[in-house]
Amino acid sequence: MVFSTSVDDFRDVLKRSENIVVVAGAGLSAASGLPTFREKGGLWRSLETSSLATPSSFNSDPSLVWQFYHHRRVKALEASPNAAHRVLAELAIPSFLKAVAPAAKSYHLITQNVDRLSVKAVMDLINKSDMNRTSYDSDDPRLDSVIEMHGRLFDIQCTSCGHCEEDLSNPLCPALGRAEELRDSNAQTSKIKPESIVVEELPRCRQCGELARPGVVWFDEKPRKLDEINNLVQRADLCLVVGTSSTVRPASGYAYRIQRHHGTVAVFNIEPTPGDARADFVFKGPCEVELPRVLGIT
Ligand code: BV8
Ligand code: ZN
Repeated sequence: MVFSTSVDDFRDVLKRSENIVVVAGAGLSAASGLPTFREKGGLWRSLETSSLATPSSFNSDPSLVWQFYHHRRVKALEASPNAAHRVLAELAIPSFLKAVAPAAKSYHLITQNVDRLSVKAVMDLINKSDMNRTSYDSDDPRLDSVIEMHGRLFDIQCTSCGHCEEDLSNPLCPALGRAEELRDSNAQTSKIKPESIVVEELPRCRQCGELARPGVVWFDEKPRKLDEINNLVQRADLCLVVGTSSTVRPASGYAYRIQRHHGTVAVFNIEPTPGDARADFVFKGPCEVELPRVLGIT
């Protein structure tokens, strides 16, 4: 299949779409300064990094894995949503969605990212539109449209009682703060193993005091909300695939499944991806430029 690059044709499809799904990956947050997994020396390529996101690594060296996630928490706290996050967040607001997709009955962003930037972008919009509200209910339906299927960097999950809560504090515990200072400035690329922190000084569960872990989904662990996602994928008639190399299952199979039941697939990526060959539309370029341009939302 030869894909189209026509914005007008895409907008015509968008106008007719009823159940819209976005599948996003690390490329969505690239413009916010967070490295993707495939960039040279990025999170994905260096052996010890990619193997860190596993239960066995945590069980054998919780100190190293916590320092890896502490470093990512610090970077994610420094980052802000970019134009791509903001456009996708606007679609979560019913009035905005109706403006570009008048027939839309549902919209969901299924993100592989754990950096919380998509949630923050929706919260920023809610706060802006509900200026007089001092807080938002975490079950605000507009936030429900964001599904963080690989968990959340800022959730702290107990290894014993299962308690899980969001904690944005930095550092999470004094020992991680000290470790960050101790590590050399180019920690991400240096091969020096950081000082080990005794397990008693690692983050603990607020409920039972046992060792806590980052609330993310590691390899061979079950992604979050799979039933909900499968229902959405079954019903979707439009899928936007944004900033993902589509290498990790099950996320990598959603677009193909939507196409199989005659949904439309549009890929937004800076480089060609294996899915392009089957895509109906491909918009090549940075998603923080292409999403506003193609959706006509600035
Ligand atoms: C599961 C959270 C079952 C943690 C992550 C053998 C063969 C095939 C599959 C498997 C296999 N063995 C095991 C599996 C399954 C495995 C898997 O798929 N492995 C792969 C590596 C082969 N999957 C799992 O284990 C999953 N679980 O299957 O469970 C199960 C079921 C029921 C019950 C029990 C068990 C769980 C996987 C989740 C792993 N956790 N993250 C953390 O972040 O630390 S994965 C992590 O890496 C991300 O979440 C993401 O999913 C993945 C990276 O992918 P991308 O996001 O796409 O990022 P990448 O860097 O690769 O690409 C960036 C793209 O952006 C590029 O295309 C680039 O061109 C583009 N880009 C860059 N800048 C821009 C841009 N595009 C647009 N604009 C820009 N500015
Ligand atoms: Zn506990």
